Amino acid sequence: MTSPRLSRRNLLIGSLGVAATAALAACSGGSSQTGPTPAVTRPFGAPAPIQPSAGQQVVENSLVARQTTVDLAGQQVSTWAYGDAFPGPLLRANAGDFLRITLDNQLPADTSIHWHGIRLRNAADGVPGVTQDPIRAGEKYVYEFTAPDPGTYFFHPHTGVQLDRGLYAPLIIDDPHEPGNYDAEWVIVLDDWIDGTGTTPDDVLAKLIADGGPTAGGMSGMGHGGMNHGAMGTAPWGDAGDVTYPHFLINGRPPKDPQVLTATPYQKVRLRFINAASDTIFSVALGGHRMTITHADGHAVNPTEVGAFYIGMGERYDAIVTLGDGAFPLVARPFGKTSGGQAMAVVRTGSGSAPDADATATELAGNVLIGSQLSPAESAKLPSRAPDVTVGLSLDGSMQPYQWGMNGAAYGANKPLTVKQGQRMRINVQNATMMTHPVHLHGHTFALPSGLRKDTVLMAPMQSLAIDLEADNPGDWMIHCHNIYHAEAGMMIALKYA
Ligand SMILES: [Cu+2]
Repeated sequence: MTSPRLSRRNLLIGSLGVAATAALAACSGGSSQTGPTPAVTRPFGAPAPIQPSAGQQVVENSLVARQTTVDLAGQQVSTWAYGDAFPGPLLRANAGDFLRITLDNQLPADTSIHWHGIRLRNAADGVPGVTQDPIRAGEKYVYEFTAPDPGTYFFHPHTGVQLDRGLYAPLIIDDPHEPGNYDAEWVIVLDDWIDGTGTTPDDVLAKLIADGGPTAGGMSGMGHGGMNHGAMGTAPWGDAGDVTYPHFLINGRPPKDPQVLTATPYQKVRLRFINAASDTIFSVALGGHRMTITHADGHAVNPTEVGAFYIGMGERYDAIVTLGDGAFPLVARPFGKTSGGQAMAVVRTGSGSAPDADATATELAGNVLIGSQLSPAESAKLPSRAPDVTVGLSLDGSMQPYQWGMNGAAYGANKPLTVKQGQRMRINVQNATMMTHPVHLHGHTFALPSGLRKDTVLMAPMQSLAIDLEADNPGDWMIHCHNIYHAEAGMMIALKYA
């Protein structure tokens, strides 16, 4: 089968070298759960316990990762989750608190937890082979770290494609000094779902690699580009995903069995949106309402009123909305995907029939905000400073063959970026592919040219973007695409302090 779209996807601009192919070949022969995640580079041993500083509040919690079965509107799916449901339990602390979280791994596989977006100490970052040993089946592991910045975060494994199972949960760091000028708060976690529906994420990845692209059953193929959806003229993402999902979820619920968020009319609600999907960018709207976005990836922005906005994998946005009177659909529409429907929850403040599973929000047909166009609040700006070091970072690869990389090679074959502590580093990111990639940096935040602070940014096909970071958190860190299939197929690179 050929089509213009496939040949366009085939376009290999930043070419992957022989090393990348070898790395992929080596991986695909390995265990289905490990994929191209690098082999352990050195043994780390048990984490060295650390102590909270004097007066520091300690927040302790424990999680059990295990197999469970969850009901999706009548369909029983077997999956892995933190406890018996997904999203897993909300973790919450104040900025500056000391978190001590114990993970009990009752999965039949290695795992880990990455605390996405938190500027934490390197040893707690949760990347097997880079900051810790894999947590073996049956083992417990204690994560101890200070969470310095308020914001909306989440956590998930940094092991294989486990994120695309039910292993994710929100993490909220509160600012004790914030006035909290709202009546209620809802955490809204978006996801794309395939696990336990006759396949698993490991099988999906193996098939993507084996088939060299999305032409076989289960994968989205030609003709699924993003142009079928609202806001046609402004849809910027080109081909945005590789996997055909049967379900899209809000807080673990499909639209046929939606979560109902209840409040009273005219209440002000803070919405904390988290995109925990592995392969899906959503456009989000609350039918009949406009929202005021206040934070991007936890950082304050100049409040911006929108009808709808995009949220990429790994991104978080906070918004304030004043609720109308009635029943309204909260819709998250998968960008560029023509099957599997949408994600939806219901907001109810009064009488009125519940929205249907395919209810639309007219706001999605209007202007849909691209988060990187928000402007930073003055308080959230990285102080202006010329870079001490500038490096390039190309996003490379293609669907056919299914090979992704950074700076010309797959992770493990590419050369780490290096920085010295105290330096201001500029990374000129160039997306040399025909797909959109959410680029995520561990252990730091970065500033866009506008000053907007983020830890995850959507890069449209062929887009270039300079991101600046302050090298103030020594260790070995990851920069990677937050499409988990791309990451596992090599679209990662290390950032090391020299
Ligand atoms: Cu990607």
